[in-house]
Amino acid sequence: MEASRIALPIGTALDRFIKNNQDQFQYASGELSQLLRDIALASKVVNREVNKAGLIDIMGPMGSQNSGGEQQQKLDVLANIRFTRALTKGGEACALISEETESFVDLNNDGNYVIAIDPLDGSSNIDVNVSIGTIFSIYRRKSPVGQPIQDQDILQTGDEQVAAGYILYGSSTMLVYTTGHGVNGFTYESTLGEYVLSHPDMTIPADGRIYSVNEGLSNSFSESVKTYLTYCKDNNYTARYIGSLVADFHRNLLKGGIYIYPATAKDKMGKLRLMYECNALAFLAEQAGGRATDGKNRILEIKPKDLHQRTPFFVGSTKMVEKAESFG
Ligand code: P6P
Repeated sequence: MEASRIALPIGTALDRFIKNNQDQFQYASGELSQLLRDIALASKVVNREVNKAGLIDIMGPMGSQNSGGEQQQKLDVLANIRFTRALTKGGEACALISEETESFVDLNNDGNYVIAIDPLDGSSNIDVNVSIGTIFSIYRRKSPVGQPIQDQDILQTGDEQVAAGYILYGSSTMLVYTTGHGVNGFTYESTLGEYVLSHPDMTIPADGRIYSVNEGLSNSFSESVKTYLTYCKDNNYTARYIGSLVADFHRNLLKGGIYIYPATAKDKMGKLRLMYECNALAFLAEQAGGRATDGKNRILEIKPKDLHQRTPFFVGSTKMVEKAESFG
């Protein structure tokens, strides 16, 4: 894990930060700048809509379902439209994989990048004013520019990500990303309309005492997961579960902790999606010095077979994830 070499002051704007660290992005920095600008722009619009959700008719269910059969909230669909539109206009992305669409979306055959995104994760929390988030992964296409998109472009392993991040729409709105040289956090300064550097070189504590899991499902967990949860309680750990993956992940990144969504009786591969939830957070976790597995294997080595495939997810402080694995 290599931290960004050029120490920039708190308050540095996102664009300036990318330009000052351009040699750390293996491709043309202008392309990454444009991609992150597209994502940041869409997130500012989503942020505005999330913040006024209670005032205008964009809360509640759409009455439709997403690829996984989950109820789509109105803001889910709006967010998906915003990110799709911003990435289309930006021109750098050739394809988009989204939780909200069954197959990938062709954007621009001349684009060099494939984006995988959960436009609005935790949307069941929208109506109760709890933090929600956007999760994104950025891959370099493998097929020649100008050619139709192929499976090899879409079904890439997490280790092939060139960048990844999330936006957390919380008490403040933050964009946290990595290009493989450490993790940096930017807070949205609405009076400027800019994301500014607030959390340089983020690292997750090697150990922690916070565990995040939906204990209501614990009767259907494996014996090894049940044993680990007993270990947490016997050691007086703190349980914190927001029910919004980005919010739980972000707290654990700052304070140390583990988030677990294991296999359950209902979901034999767990609930979370490899391509647009787990890969991005696994990349960030490892870049911040943490660990991310399916309870045994590194998330970033899982070879995807389907855009919407699920995986059990153990992510957070290395010593906590290793301890959870040791009961396996
Ligand atoms: P459960 C939200 O739907 C989500 O994908 C994550 O953000 C969150 O951590 C998890 O599902 C919550 O799932 O089954 O505990 O309600």
